[in-house]
Amino acid sequence: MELIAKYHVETDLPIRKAAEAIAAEQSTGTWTEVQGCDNPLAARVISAEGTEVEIGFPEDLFEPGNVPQYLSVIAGNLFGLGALRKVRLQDVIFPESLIRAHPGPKFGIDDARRIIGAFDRPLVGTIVKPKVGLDPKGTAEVAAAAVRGGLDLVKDDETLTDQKFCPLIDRLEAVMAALDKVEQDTGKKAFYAVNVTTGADNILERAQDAVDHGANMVMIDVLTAGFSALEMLSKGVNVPVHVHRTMHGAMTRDKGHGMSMMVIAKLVRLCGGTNLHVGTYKGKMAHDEEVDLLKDALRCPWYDLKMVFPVASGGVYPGNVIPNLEGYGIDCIIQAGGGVHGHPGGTTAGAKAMRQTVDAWMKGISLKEYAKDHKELETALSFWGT
Ligand code: RUB
Ligand code: CA
Repeated sequence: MELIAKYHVETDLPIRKAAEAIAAEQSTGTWTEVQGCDNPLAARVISAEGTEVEIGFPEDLFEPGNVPQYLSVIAGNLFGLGALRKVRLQDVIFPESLIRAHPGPKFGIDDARRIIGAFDRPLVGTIVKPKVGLDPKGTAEVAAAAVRGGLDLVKDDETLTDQKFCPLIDRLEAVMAALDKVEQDTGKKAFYAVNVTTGADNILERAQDAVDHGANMVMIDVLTAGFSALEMLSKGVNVPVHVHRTMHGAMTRDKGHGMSMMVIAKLVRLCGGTNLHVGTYKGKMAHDEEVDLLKDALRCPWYDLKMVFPVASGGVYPGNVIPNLEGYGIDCIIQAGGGVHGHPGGTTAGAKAMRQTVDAWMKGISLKEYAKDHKELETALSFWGT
């Protein structure tokens, strides 16, 4: 068996030559002939046509379970080869032996639904805003207000970790106490994804400390912290893991160079994420034409790996929720920061407007019609438009 990697390559070399250079550089070879390079670990060119190249890497090149090592092979030095103007890793098909070396998500879509008792509908989440600047008490108030409005998930911003203006454990304790109170009052359960991202020397300890202080979900910025940090969290702590992809644009945005979001999504599923940001059909971030493929990669049958929740986020508000739900279907998390907390009636009203939008879609009623007897939605639609 081999691992198949698909690349987009822009070069002045004949494409076959460029493909051979990649195969050699990333397996047994170097820039010149060296005796013995033609050994069983040599990668082979499967196809090379136009700008598209497929390389087959023998599975014995890889150390099963070692994701950083997989990346050094399939996404390593090749990006710097002077003979290639641009090269982008578009997709990767892992052999069974490598997939089976990873347990994948400890908590998948079904487990997350069970924990908060929300079935047969999209989950609705929010990012606390202002993204930084609130203290623990202020964060807890915003979180509680969102869940009172019916939201299922509250998350930290990707830039908030354990700064002195809002220490992580103080914030977590304040938020969990506030959410417990909401649950006692209303019965509504919700996740709080506390951002435990930090250096490799401390991330597991930080996450375990958070769980010991009541966290029911942890969040990681996977590209700044690393895939192996995600895998360590997923294996090491007994709560679902929300995965933010901050920095992905440095790799994914240039369609000619870098790495596709598809590769990142497959690695996140392998490394055990429960939720992953994969973009919107309508929102503020550059539109990713791959969203259709990404949601399938997270939810399709893939050996024994559990399904991952795709998260639609970035500039979402009631007026653009419907195209996102049409695109994603029921098994997604639709998430809005400004689109909740910027509501003229405040956070609880903003949260209600988001839930009403989802309810209208579930019932097949137009937003305009539903807004007639749902005033928070009415306000959101007249404030932000549709
Ligand atoms: C969105 C937000 C997130 C985006 C990032 O806030 O804080 O960081 O999800 O984008 P708001 P993506 O709802 O106020 O725009 O999810 O595409 O990675
Ligand atoms: Ca953010």
